[in-house]
Amino acid sequence: MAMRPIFLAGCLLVAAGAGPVVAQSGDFRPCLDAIRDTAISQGVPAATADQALRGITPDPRVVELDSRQPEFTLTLGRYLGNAVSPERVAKGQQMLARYRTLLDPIEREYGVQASYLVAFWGLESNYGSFTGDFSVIRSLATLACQTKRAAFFSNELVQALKILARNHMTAAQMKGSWAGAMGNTQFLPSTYVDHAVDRDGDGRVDLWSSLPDVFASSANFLARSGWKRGQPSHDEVALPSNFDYARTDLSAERPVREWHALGVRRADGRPLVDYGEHASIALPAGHRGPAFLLWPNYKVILMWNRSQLYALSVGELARQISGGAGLMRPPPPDDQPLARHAIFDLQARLQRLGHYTDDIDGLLGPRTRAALRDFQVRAGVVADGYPTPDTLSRLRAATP
Ligand SMILES: [Ca+2]
Repeated sequence: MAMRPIFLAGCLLVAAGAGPVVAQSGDFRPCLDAIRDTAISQGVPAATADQALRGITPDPRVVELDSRQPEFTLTLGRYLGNAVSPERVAKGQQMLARYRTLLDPIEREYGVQASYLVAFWGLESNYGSFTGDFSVIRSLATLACQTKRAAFFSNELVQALKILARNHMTAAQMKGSWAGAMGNTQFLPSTYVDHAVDRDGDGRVDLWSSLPDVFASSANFLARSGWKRGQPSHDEVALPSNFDYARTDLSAERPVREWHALGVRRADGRPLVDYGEHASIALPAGHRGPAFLLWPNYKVILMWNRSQLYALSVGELARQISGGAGLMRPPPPDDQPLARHAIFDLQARLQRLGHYTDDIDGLLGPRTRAALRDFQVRAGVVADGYPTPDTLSRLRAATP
């Protein structure tokens, strides 16, 4: 649940990173003092706050990591290849078997399938093997007092101090990612405070070393976020040859019977399962790649992490951990990651052709996709709004 690149609507959008450092180091102590006062006003004992914040200096590594812009978009193939590798699936199956007696009652109680609980665990911390070794307090203090996102991270630091107080931990014990995500689930402090639970009953919520607490906390977050009991987050589907690709938008939700009437089937040829829900269709690698029917639980995963590729990966990992085969239609092997400057170029060319009137910002968002779709219609190719190598070469030919 750390800060990550954002991926929109089956397409890839490089997150706008934090801007330059706005506070000078001389402001660091007054900034921390203000956060300390807020924490105390919210019930954190003064001794806990003082002990945690004493002698802290900004962490230059955190400032550096926060200011980094991803240089390239990620393709579906590359993302899934890493997130849902055969090793991660096999280890997930082992973990599901090993912790079955722990997971089953949590699944029954919260309505979240054990395979999904294991999949989140596998993606967040590689099944607990890496939970981060930054000082969470120092990282959050740096982000709160040395970057542009002061309000967000000041609150996270206040919440982290609450966790210290409630769980009788020292600041030195509180390790996590550079952005303050903690434990096996990589919860940010606010998520930890709001959703983590003490499942093993020892009086502490411990997402570092208590797997009962870890699994129940994930299940509690997902259940409270609206998880639909027993439903998957997506199904791979096959689209008919006459399919109108303008329908592949996250907001274009329809009842399953309508998708069925349009000729959509499961990728394995079986009829769609009707959960009585509305669903949308996504083509995260364009029309040459796999198509997915997205169920309501897909949106619940986006509340955990708003990356579309992450959400697909959780669903695929869960499905394959449960014994499902790999994708029927793998992502195209020649799919290329786009550099930021290539997206600037793409937007400029679409603008010259009159398809694009928005900012040229290097972000491959919904408006750029719509402009690309317009161009594809004019060029007489499949209008999936995806920058395939063919679409890009046609665009370059049209705008010499
Ligand atoms: Ca506990």
